[in-house]
Amino acid sequence: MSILTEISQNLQQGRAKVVKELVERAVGEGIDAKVILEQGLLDGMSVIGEKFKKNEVYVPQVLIAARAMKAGTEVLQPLLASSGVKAKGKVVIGTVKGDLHDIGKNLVRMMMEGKGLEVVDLGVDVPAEKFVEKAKEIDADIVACSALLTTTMTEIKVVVDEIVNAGIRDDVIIMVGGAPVTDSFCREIGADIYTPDAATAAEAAVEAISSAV
Ligand code: B1M
Repeated sequence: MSILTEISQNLQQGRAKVVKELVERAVGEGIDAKVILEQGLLDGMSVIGEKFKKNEVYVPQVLIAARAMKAGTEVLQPLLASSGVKAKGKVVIGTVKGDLHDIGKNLVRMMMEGKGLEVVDLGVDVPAEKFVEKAKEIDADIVACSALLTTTMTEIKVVVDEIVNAGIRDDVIIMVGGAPVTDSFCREIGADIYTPDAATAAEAAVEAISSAV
């Protein structure tokens, strides 16, 4: 069995300590961090996601798998984060109100930090006012909202409205993402940039900030 398959399988079983060790071993063997993330950790999480959908596993198993995912991504963080050119800019990121999913959002944060952006992570279940308050406080260039549920993606529109009402719409770029979010939804709610994954989000953030200067 390849080490990437071992990582995926142990993640599915929620063995955080083993996942951490296997990821460290894979890094030591010279396997690219992105490959470990995609073919090991995310592969395992997507199997769990499918089983969750079919009621073959339940919330507790998903939670322990998520903990194993976190243990693995923490090992990868410095490697995913290290990239050549350092950009300047400030980002406020969070998962919207009512939503507790943070694995994707954390990856976006890591990748953005890797590009040299200063990222303030508000965590999960973040009310719209909090995004605005923090954006004003740090004079953010970007407000980035993540949503994983069809029932919470509409909260992103609340954030957009709150930004408009606060009079800072022209000062911030609004980025959106998460599994149910699409480019057309982004345009429909008046946000600026939709990206499907963390790496693209980080690249788009840097590009948007440099073209806004
Ligand atoms: Co939840 N859950 N969950 N869950 N969960 C999903 C999302 C679901 C699709 C599972 C399913 O049915 N197949 C489903 C949503 C259905 C829907 O709305 N369409 C679902 C459900 C229903 C629920 C509950 C309602 C279950 C219940 O209680 N009955 C409940 C809701 C709780 C709440 O939030 N209020 C719930 C709870 C949970 C746990 C807490 C157990 C756990 C979260 C733990 C955690 O995050 N710390 C969990 C998990 C882990 C999942 C699955 C299995 C995995 C999500 C994940 O982390 N994926 C998920 C099924 C699935 O996705 N296959 C599921 C890996 C992650 C890297 O991907 O977050 O999509 P993702 O991020 C991607 C992109 O989307 C993008 O970048 C990342 C990749 O590079 N991205 C951005 C994300 N944010 C971005 C922002 C950007 C740009 C890109 O710019 C700002």
